[in-house]
Amino acid sequence: MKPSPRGPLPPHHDVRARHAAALHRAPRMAVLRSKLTGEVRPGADPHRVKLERLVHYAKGHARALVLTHDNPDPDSIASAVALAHLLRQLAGVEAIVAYGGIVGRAENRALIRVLKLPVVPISRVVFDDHDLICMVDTQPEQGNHSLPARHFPDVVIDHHPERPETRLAPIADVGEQVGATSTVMVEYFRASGLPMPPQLATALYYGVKADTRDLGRQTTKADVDAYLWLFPMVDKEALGEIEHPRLPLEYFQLYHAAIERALVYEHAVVCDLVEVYAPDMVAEVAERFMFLEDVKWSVAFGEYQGQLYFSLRTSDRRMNAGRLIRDVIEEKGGSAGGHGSMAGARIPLSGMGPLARARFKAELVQRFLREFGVRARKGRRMV
Ligand SMILES: [Mn+2]
Repeated sequence: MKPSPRGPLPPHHDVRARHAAALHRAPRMAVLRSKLTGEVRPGADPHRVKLERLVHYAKGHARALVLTHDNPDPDSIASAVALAHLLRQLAGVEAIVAYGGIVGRAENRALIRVLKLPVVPISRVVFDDHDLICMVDTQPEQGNHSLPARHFPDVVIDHHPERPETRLAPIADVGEQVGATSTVMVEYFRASGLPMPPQLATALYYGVKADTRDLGRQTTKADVDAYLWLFPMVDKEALGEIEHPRLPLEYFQLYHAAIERALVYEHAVVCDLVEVYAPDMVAEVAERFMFLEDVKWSVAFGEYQGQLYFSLRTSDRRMNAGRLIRDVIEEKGGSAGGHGSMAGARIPLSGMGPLARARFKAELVQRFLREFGVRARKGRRMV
């Protein structure tokens, strides 16, 4: 195997030193989306400009790694596969897509299986074999990805609010409010003029659809445009299989337990799932309980492999779920992210016995209830 042009990094490379070096890397090619309009000469297509910069940067590299966030959702998977395709076709680099955690939800497993998407678990990746590291649908500081701290991505494409460190990436396309990273990838694709393979169209379409909940949540004109542009190319039969998959027995067992354990406090539902068979079931349950009449807040949490996963949903437009969950979780040593109406977090539970865990969870629930403005001391059972 050829050594990567930049060579492997020393094993205990100081991250801060590397970031400082990145700051002085010249010329800095960051394409911060929110600032893009100012940089582009009048009349130039801004998407075309972004694409050209990405391709120009990628060209001197040999092997790209495109990383999703952990326990990837459809938006993350579709965006990563699309970026890898663009890098192969336009920059001539080899590109693989990898994810940390597991693909849990049946829909997400079906997405990969039905469309035969080439994605691999991160355990199969040797980071030093890659000289171009890309990250989609998350950012270095977000904490929900498996890029080791001694590496920093070259390319970051994400629709979540911009984190300061992301500016250190040579190519960063972040900061504009769009409903899905898949929408951003569709813009690159359209600018490229490349033919869109049906599997990719289907994946990106489902990415936009899932993140915006059928264009009904945090949707912009760009999301609608991407959705409509993709629609004629979508493999409808495959999409049907993805959206309505067979479910494992554990799914029904978990839902049964969730309904029994959920507590309703005024306008909030709190559900301690104890343990989950896949981390993204926490989000699925939080989302589902938002459907209960009069509920404005829904929080669900459960353990998976020594970590406590949280998911938060709100319909209160004055509140920001992403900010709230970061305030609550980051002071407890966890990592969190999200936006206006939906957010997630995880906290390592290592070293905590059963009693300490119970106390820790009770404390977090009280903290969330205070943030929700709930005065009731006791919750009502759903059933
Ligand atoms: Mn997304």
